[in-house]
Amino acid sequence: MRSGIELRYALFFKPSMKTIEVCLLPALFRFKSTSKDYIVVVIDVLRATTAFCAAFDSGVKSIIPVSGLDELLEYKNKGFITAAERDGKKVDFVDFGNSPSIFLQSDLQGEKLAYSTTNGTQAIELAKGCGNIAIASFANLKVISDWLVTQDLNIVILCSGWKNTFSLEDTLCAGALTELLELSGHFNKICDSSTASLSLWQLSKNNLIETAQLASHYKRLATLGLHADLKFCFQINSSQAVPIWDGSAFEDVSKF
Ligand code: 3SL
Repeated sequence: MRSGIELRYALFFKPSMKTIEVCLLPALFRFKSTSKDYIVVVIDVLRATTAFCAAFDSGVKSIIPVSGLDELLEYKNKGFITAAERDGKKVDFVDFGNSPSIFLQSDLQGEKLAYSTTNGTQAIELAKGCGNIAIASFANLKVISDWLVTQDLNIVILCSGWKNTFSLEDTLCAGALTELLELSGHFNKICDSSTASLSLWQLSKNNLIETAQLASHYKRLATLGLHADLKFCFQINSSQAVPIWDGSAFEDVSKF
């Protein structure tokens, strides 16, 4: 016969349930324990992870994230298509900047892309220690959530932020993903960062653009005149891409 406490525990916590945590800054990631039972979901709404999805939607075969520009130049010399920005501006020697809108206007069928950004690819670099990495944005929210539900892994959502400062748009997207994952019935959020992200999303989802416009990086990109990208990055479920790390590059497993 179960005691009252055991019964309540059984009702509220199923042992097969997986966990969701949100890491609001790359600097906090080292305090998260991640093992082979975990997957790190990297978010950089403006614009790296949205651009990842757009590049795959334009036909790219694989994406290699690269931290430094010297290394990126080596990839260019080996024949890779290259993309990079620093502080929002396209780097001079590359083929593309970091614009999802421009990726979508390009035919990149079968190309291998080497890619470096100010924050997004640096967050990915941190996540490599875990081994399992997925890429999320508002663009691929539903498909990435559906895929994660099939994986039976605990989830750490890593917000890329801006130079290790909190990012409103990444946190909103983390909350949106947390909401979908919890609705699947297979996940429990286990930290206040995930609770806060979810609350922020639920307070803001009916006026997402107005809230996003308060973000410092939104204002930074608006100053650079990147209005098409800003509009695109907050369109929900525009992409079917499911970018997953295979140990040496990201591939879009929705195409397998
Ligand atoms: O920092 C990054 O990874 C970029 O996404 C920044 S930007 O939107 O291209 O400026």
